[in-house]
Amino acid sequence: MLDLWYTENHTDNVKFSIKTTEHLLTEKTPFQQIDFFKSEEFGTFFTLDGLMMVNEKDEFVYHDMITHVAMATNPNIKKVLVIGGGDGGTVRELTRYASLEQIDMVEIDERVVRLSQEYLPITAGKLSDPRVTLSFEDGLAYVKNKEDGYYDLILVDSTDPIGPGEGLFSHDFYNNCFRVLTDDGILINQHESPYYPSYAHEMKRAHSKIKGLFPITRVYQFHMPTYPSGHWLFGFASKKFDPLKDADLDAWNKLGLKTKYYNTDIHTGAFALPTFVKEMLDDA
Ligand code: AAT
Repeated sequence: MLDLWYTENHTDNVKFSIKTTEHLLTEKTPFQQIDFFKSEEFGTFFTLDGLMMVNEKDEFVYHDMITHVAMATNPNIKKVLVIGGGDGGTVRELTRYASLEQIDMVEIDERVVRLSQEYLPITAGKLSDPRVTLSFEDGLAYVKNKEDGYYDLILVDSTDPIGPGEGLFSHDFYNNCFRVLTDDGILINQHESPYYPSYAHEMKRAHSKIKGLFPITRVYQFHMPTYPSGHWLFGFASKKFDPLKDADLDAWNKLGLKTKYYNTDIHTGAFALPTFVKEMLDDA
């Protein structure tokens, strides 16, 4: 039988390949190119414009880390906005908190949602939770038009800053996020990777913009085997809460949520950054 390999350029000099068993679908939307594949090693996965977004094997790492760090820092969060995240994994983790009242998700490309519902039901299965409202529009325009002080938490679950995700790394966007957050508000953003220079450049740019807007800004790391270099970051920015000093980790443990990556040791440890990353952020 013919071997079919999915290959992605992680840099001009490095390629990453996964042996696939089926190319389930290829579709061009007004926003991007979507491909769904099946594989032995990573299960079903999809790519946007030739970059891995979600696969069944490591999505738990990303979705645990984008959600639980903020939720453990402020247990009184009631209203959340997710920007991007069409696969539904971030919403799935949020719906596990009975305390949440409203989860709004704004995804630019409805096809990502519909195809994830069809091919990745474990990831997308909680988009039907009654607390969830889906809007299909550009997250940049959504926050621009939203009233002041509305959300307790914004999770930016976006693609990289090339293509439709570009605006979600802009100063204007972060500024509007600050404005639509309550005085207790927290912003978590997809913060790229410190390892390969092209990604590190975007990481520094994002950090310097956010640092100029929020009084508290931190960066935390996690291990994503299928993203370039495997070393990935989220940004934590807030008006009031420090994720290390203010998180009530015992209270989070008492909730009894079963997670596969996040735990309260990881909560603290994820903020301990390697020296080269600290130096890049200091200098951003
Ligand atoms: N849960 C991990 C999956 C993603 S996909 C990111 C989503 O952001 C995509 O569905 C894309 O359509 C959506 N998106 C991109 N731009 C916008 C925008 N301007 N407004 C709203 N949604 C948008 C994240 C993967 C991270 C990959 C890191 N290499």
